[in-house]
Amino acid sequence: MKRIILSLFVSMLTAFSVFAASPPEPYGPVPSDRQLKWHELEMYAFIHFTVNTFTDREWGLGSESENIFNPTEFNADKIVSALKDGGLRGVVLTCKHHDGFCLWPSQYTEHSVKNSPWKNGKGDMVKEISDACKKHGLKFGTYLSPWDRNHKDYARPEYITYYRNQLRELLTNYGPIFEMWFDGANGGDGYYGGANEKRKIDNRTYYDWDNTWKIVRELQPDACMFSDGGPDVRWVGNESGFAGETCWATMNRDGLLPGHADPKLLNIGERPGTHWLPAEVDVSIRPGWFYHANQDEKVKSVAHLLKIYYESVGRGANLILNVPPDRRGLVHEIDAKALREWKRIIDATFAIDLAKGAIATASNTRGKDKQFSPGNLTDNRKDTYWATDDNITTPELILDLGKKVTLNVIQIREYLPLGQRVDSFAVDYWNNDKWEEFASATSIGNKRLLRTRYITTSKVRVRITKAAACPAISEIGLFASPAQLSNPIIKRDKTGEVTIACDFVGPWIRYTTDGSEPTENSQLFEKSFPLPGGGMVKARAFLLDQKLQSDVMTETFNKMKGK
Ligand code: FUL
Ligand code: CA
Repeated sequence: MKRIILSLFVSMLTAFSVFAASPPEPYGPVPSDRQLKWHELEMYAFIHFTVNTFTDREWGLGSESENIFNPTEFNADKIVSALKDGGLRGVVLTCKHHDGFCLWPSQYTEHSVKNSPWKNGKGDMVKEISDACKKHGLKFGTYLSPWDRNHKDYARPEYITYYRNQLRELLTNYGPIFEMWFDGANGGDGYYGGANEKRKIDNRTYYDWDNTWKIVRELQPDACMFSDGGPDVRWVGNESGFAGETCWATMNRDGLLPGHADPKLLNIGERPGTHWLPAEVDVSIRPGWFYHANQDEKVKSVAHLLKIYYESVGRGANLILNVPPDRRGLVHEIDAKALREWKRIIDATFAIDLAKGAIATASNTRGKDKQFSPGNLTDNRKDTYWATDDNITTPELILDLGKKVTLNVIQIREYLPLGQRVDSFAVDYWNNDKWEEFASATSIGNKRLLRTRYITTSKVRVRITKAAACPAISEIGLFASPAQLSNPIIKRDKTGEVTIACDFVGPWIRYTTDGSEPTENSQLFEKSFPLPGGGMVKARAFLLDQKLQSDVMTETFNKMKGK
């Protein structure tokens, strides 16, 4: 009897599973587990520190004396706390930059902290920073410059043995390592043990990357390797802090090597590509990668840092923000303050998800059960997602918020284990009894953030306008950044296009081109417009139902040559 009941139960289950929909097939390359973990980090710090900090250079020559390395107040705890207070979730340290000086007492060279006055040669900075990271709950990563302007054997086979020995030291003694950073720079001339000459290498063959990468896999299997061409994480193609507006997490990876890839292509990625190879945006909080006292006034503004955040993390990439310690061996107060304020605004923006509790309805949902329902979009879980039937690639989704709210940030995330599927989407709001589009974008990936002008509405609609396969979206969120009013800035680019923007995105900008004063009825600035023939542009920003308004800003442009 028991048996019969059991087999009945089994056949019922089987019958049920015929109706339960299966998940969509993955589209294109998908991330590895280590890449998925890396995506979760979103932003972390870079620390550039070496003899350059004391010589005021960006690239050390390799001939620097160890005697000059003497940070008087170095404190790993204070450095890591300052970075954590900026919301950064990890640290990648330049254990050895191009000048060859090692921040740890490597057994393979005399050119390191062990021959410096710092802690009488007894110190180990890699250890102190990695320990401080553990203590404060940050991940730790290592940068070991392949180019070494100090080593006598650089450009010869012996140097590769040296490089790999050092790699082993770092990966064995300071783990766990979340990211191994391989720089692509190979400048040529250097000290090279006193030879003072130019040495050329073929960056495709000299480092024998396949075998060097194997060491990382062997010693730190969870570490993602960064370089111009991965193999796990790619350079974004610039050092200014932005991923492409379209930024695929995929690339045709074969043939890409450190120092050997096309920056323009790296910025955008390739679709569908042969490999999951997401972008990492590396940028410094200051003009230089190393600390220079004369750049204290040039620390990036909070508005600039926010723009970087939205154009890196908000375009599906990760952000590695460089914060170089000063000669004391501390994060400078100006940098620390900018970091704190940046975090305060990001936290305030994302503290309340206005989509939480919304009723989500979709034009199509995969299968009949709850597994892929639109409710998965607002459950704050990246492992649940809304998906449509296989043949549905342009569905719509409505979020009914139940009451009027004001928002200016939209967040949308794809379910990465099924690949990057969506090509483009648009967002509408319910305004005066009709839908009005107020934002649109292309690729999504890990996270897409759109900053718009403040809108007040009770309903938001997301339309997937193109997808390579039925979408699998894990989260949608709606947020409002703290309102800040500033005077709009009017600019015209080389092609004659005029853009008008406020430092903090949100206020409505209205403008005129006939010399009249902009009022709340003037043309709304939504996208750039051509003005090659010249003219006068006047603009004014309005905040929250026009109760606050900025000054009127005026720019006069001449007729452009040849236009
Ligand atoms: C570049 C290097 O040459 C810079 O000095 C810096 O380390 C930057 C992150 O990468 O290739
Ligand atoms: Ca979810």
